[in-house]
Amino acid sequence: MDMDAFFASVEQQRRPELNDKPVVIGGGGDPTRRGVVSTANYQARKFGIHSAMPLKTAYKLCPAAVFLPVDMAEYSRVSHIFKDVLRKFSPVMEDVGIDEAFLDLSDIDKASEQIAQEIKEQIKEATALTCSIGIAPNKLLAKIASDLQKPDGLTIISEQDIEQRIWILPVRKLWGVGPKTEASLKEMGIGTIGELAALPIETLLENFGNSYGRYLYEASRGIDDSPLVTHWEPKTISRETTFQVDTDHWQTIAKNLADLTRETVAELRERGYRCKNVTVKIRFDDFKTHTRATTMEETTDNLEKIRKAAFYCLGHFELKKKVRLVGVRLGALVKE
Ligand code: TTP
Ligand code: MG
Repeated sequence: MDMDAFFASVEQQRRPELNDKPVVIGGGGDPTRRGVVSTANYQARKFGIHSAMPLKTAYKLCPAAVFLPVDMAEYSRVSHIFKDVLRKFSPVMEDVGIDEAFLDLSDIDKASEQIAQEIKEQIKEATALTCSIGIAPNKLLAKIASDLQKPDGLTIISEQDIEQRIWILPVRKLWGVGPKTEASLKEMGIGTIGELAALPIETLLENFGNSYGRYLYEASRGIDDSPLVTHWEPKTISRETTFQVDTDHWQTIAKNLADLTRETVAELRERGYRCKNVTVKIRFDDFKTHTRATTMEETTDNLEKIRKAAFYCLGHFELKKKVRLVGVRLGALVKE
């Protein structure tokens, strides 16, 4: 299950005056400032606007769009509401992200399509929002199916449909195939999942290594036996900030690092973890990105100690160029 144009739909739902307008959510909502598009509603997508695009580009494509800031607290509140609805249908749920989840219906004694209809109705009742659902024998296919008839979709894919409905799709639709793999495959003359499935396994292993090569071989055939992950442990907790204007002002960089450290430590504590590693990331104005890391003597959630470690890392950068972005990451986490 994946919500439709999630952040934008939440905003439109609470501001009916936005109906029928192109809406873009991102950064502080000011398209003249730095920041990227988190999402755009379907009207705005017609202008070519999409997630991760700079807000300034989005503005050029559609100056008439309504630009709004990200209100994570509100989206997260709505997210909890529809996940509570989902949990009522099956105890086995994998929480994938703020607007997405897998439900295991294999032990539920009712037709999956019927369940999906009821889920859609109840989510609509609880949030006034629409979602798209994919039903399939495994997560890989369910995810693809959920995307096939967006928005407000309900798509069922069975093993028999793989040839007709999956093989015609571009390789990017496969989970785990990003722009790099897409480009390598394109060089090999492969554009669709079907063309990928026609490659001998040896070719895939040779080009993509044993593990990823085998994954591609199986995924292109719709094979996936990965179980639902019903709870996960974070590996790291991180935050980063892009400056409005590139800066070489040490105090500005330091203040931002201190703020980011405070926020990550707050999350660390809230989630009940301690950390041992601290990494600071700096991206310079030429987009070169460097990190410096340190390991503390013992695991801790003490802000003072973690801030000290972060500033120790900061001290090991050569700050000769202007800085575009600073970030901090807490690693080697252990649960309290
Ligand atoms: P998606 O489900 O990828 O997108 P969506 O719900 O906006 O649209 P669709 O109807 O195609 O599912 O992501 C869910 C939310 O996550 C999205 O509303 C905003 C946020 N997001 C980002 O902040 N940055 C990103 O790059 C992406 C892809 C999503
Ligand atoms: Mg979505």
